[in-house]
Amino acid sequence: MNQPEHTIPEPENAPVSPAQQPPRIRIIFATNNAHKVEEIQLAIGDSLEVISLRQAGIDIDIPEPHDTLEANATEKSSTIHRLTGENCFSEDTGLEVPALNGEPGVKSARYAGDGRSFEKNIEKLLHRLDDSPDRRARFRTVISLIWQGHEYLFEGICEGHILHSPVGSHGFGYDPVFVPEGDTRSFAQLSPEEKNRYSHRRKAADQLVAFLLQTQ
Ligand code: ITT
Repeated sequence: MNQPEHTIPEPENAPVSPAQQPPRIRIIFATNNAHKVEEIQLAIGDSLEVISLRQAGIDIDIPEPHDTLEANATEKSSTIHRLTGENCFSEDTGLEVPALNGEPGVKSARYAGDGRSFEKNIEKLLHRLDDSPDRRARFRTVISLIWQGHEYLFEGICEGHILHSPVGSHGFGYDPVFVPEGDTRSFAQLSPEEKNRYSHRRKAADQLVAFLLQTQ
């Protein structure tokens, strides 16, 4: 007889073998910014398989013509969804400075012109702020997810303040002049793991992951 007469019940907390685990969710991240891909991957861990545009073989400059982060994020995700038909997400991030009426905001990438130079953007920001005693600022990230044909938005905010001059060499963009609330160092002085603890992008990514895992 080939069949065992008794089957031994699995203990309740038996580890799930890889063959029993649901397949990892595969999703395209609609960005051309390699820093964002690294940060999102760190925030998400290996719960999702994130495919960058480059890995998906897509080489286009996605337009960002709108005057809100939400509308630009939607533009980027829907452009890639139209091209691939696949589930995808994008994000748009802005640095919002109350003393500058919310600038650079949605213009953060091109604040000092189309060259998209991080140094020139910082120079312009510091010049505009001058000696203003109000140095408050916040990063705001909006993620637009297109999942099975429907769009979902998630937001992450990191409050902080702007220094008088740049310091540190990690990260990208405005990191050398931004100090997150709860720390005394600029984002550019923090390791990727430390930035991740405070980061706007991580907070938005946490919601994206929670949403996707509960759809499984
Ligand atoms: P994609 O549109 O391809 O995703 P992008 O660089 O154009 O990439 P955004 O339109 O969101 O991205 O531009 C936001 C700009 O804000 C970005 O170029 C940086 O200068 C700045 N920025 C965004 N996230 C940042 C962060 O975590 N730290 C510092 N600066 C950041």
